[in-house]
Amino acid sequence: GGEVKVKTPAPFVPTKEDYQKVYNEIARLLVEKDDYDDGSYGPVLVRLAWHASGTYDKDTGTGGSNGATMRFAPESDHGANAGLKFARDFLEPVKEKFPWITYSDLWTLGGVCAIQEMQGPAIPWRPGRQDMDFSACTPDGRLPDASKDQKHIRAIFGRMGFDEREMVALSGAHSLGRAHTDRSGYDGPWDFSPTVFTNEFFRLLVDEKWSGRKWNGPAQYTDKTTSTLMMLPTDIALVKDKEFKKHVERYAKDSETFFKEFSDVFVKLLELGVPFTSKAEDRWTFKTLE
Ligand code: HIF
Repeated sequence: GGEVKVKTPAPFVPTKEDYQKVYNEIARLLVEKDDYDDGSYGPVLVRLAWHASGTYDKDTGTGGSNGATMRFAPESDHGANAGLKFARDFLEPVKEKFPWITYSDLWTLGGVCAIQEMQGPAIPWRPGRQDMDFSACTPDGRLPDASKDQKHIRAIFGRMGFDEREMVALSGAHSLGRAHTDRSGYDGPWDFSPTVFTNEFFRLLVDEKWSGRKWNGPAQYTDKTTSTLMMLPTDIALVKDKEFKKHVERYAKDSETFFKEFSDVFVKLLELGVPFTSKAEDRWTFKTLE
């Protein structure tokens, strides 16, 4: 038999240490590029990871963090994704430095890194997402509309497979960042430390008096004490609804419980729709920069 065996080079299989290097590079850039918004790209990275994942539909198995289809129109142009180009562009030099990582793994790891570096809980993570082309873009309307009420929150997050407790736990991420008039039309931060992950969102919801802001923009709420903070109609829905409010009060009182339950649900969010070959026990927890 004149069989010729051709030796192909072994494929590069990145290890936990390789992904830690990616994490470290994102964390380093978060420190270096502090001339943005409230001094950090962290919040917008969290929003990118969430909007990449939150398109999931459990009935059809479509959407979710697999694919990174927000790179393409029409998904990049969906109104809910306005402003996320800042986050995608921030991560581009990381992709150039570590070309072996998929965009879909990179965007979710970006969210993990941002939460941890902003003093949030550890978010265990595993790779395995594959990028897809524009034909996998999800239809518009899968992400939540901030002008709506609790029924909408239940419908949107129920479609992703979350229960009520998980919906409220997730909502605590609005302790981060701010709304921008040129993106969503809304305006302002939710709390006084928009670049630090805390349970302050829940404490303010419970302790502060919120009233409708008088302005030309979309209906939003403002705090009585300083008139500098804001809540979206969907945020206020969490204390208007009796079932949601139970959890808001629990998290307002107990930061440790919030951190634990938030971590579990954020892990679940970032894994929606991903056909992993690894097991849940194989998730990694990355070390923070400091
Ligand atoms: Fe947000 N969210 N979100 N969000 N969000 C905005 C900003 C951030 C909703 C609407 C908005 C979640 C749920 C919901 C973050 C993270 C999460 C903005 C402002 C709007 C309008 C965008 C802008 O103008 O720049 C609605 C209706 C949600 C369902 C109720 C998640 C739970 C809280 C899932 C979540 O993790 C983050 C972070 C920001 C800040 C982005 C920034 O650039 O600072």
